Amino acid sequence: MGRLEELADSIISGKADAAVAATEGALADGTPAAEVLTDGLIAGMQVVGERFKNHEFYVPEVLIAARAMKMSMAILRPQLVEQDYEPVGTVAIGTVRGDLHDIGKNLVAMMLEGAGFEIMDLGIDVTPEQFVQAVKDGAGIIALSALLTTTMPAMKDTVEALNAAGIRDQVKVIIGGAPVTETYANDIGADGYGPDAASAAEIATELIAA
Ligand code: B1M
Repeated sequence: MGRLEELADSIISGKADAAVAATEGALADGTPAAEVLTDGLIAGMQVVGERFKNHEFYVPEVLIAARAMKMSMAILRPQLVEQDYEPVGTVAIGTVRGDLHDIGKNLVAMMLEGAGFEIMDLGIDVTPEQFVQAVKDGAGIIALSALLTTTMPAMKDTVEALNAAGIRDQVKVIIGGAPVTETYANDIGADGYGPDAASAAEIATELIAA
């Protein structure tokens, strides 16, 4: 098995030590950091996402895979910066105003990172104004999570705040969370809806390529 295949496998099985060793090994072999990222980390996280969507993996498996990914990323990041690697895009993610649930939001952030995006994690209880600022700071996508029916309207307020700031056309908006539906996403003028973390990463990838 090649190093990158080994790396992808270690990510899928959540073996952080093996993932770190494979990352270091691939770099020592002279493999460019971008290739280690794409064919090792991203390839592995893609399988994790598919298995999660198909209910073959549950939240704990995704979390340990993401931990392995993050540890490998820590080794790769300085090399990527040195080699002027451009991330696929920048996503500002947050749980909307009034909402403190962050487990799903964190999973979405991990899958997005696993898909090659740079993440600006704005945390929980994020106001529309903070999302507007993130777009001004360079986010090309904003990703909104809500777990409460009472906080879903903050998603609409965020889209409206982007319109009011005159920057709606500079950014794609994706939304999700247990009470959120595709119909709601269409109603408020979002660009995409993800029923789960893996779908959110897929949609973000499609939107950035469009
Ligand atoms: Co809260 N809570 N909670 N809670 N809580 C729910 C959501 C609830 C359904 C429980 C219930 O009543 N059955 C209910 C909401 C009812 C409703 O409005 N429909 C509820 C309530 C009422 C409350 C409080 C109001 C309770 C109270 O104080 N009276 C309060 C509100 C606090 C606030 O936010 N202001 C509250 C508080 C809390 C805790 C702090 C105790 C804790 C949160 C801890 C934390 O997140 N750090 C908590 C928890 C843990 C839950 C449950 C049990 C689990 C949520 C979770 O993490 N699920 C939840 C009941 C349940 O779902 N069984 C409940 C696992 C997670 C992986 O799934 O977040 O759905 P989820 O994310 C998924 C998808 O939704 C999607 O991808 C993820 C992975 O596939 N997704 C996206 C999420 N964001 C996305 C964004 C995308 C795309 C996909 O694009 C950007």
